[in-house]
Amino acid sequence: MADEINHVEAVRTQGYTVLKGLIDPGTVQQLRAALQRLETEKGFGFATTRFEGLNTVRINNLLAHDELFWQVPLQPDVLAIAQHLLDRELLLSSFCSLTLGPGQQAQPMHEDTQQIPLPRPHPTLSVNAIWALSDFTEENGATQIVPGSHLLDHAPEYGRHYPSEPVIVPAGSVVIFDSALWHAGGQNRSQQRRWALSCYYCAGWMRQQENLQLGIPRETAQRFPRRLQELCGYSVYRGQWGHIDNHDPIELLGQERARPMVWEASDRRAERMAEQASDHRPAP
Ligand SMILES: O=C(O)CCC(=O)C(=O)O
Repeated sequence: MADEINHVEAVRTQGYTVLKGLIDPGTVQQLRAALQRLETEKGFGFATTRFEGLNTVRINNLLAHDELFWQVPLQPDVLAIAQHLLDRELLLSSFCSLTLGPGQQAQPMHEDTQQIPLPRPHPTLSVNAIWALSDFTEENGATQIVPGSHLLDHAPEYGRHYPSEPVIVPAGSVVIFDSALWHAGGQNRSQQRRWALSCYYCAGWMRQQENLQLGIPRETAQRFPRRLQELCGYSVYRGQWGHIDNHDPIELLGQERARPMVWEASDRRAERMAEQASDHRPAP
């Protein structure tokens, strides 16, 4: 818990933190093998825009592709920090791979909330967890960041060069940052691929970047652990946002809803208060 608070504090003050060597080497290898298998079996290839990377393979909607990925958004240390920065009703916003091939150019500096029409700096809206599935080195395109930039009153200008520093970490580390931090994928000048996952969480009241309720087949979501179902949007924020006809969408997956809707909860609260008031009324 103390460790968790230190990481949360680091994200709040410098915009990012590193959980070094969090993921065991066996899991790292399995995740890489699953990505490689998807490329071979489903034919995923390089992205077609410069922002995504013309020498980069990005596989979106990873939860739909292999059960092995289900553990990633649920990783307890990372999820606890993200929950601390957002709240327990956070959502998974998007989940993709970031496999930078040799020759990949540096990505334009950006921040992930810059399309949201809110003045900066703003409270944390989303939190990115980049899982390093290979050592991140300056040469192979480690994520570049501008520490403290999440507190600036403006986003970077698209295409402009800014001084930044690479996050150099060993494979199995997870880099967590407030998505308002200025960052970019680095240039891959090595002969090897730089393997990574981007597991991106957002506030529960915000629209998700990927439409996971439509993108993940219902039969697949039905097999998820309940917490993963909630993270994917089978949940209701504060008992209000995301309901379907006053029902929690998790019921569509055959689950019981955990909490009453806000309207029921406020009636129950009023009834309880009336009961307490009548208990304290002096007998006539
Ligand atoms: O590849 C990276 O290290 C970062 C990628 C990224 O920030 C993005 O695609 O939004």
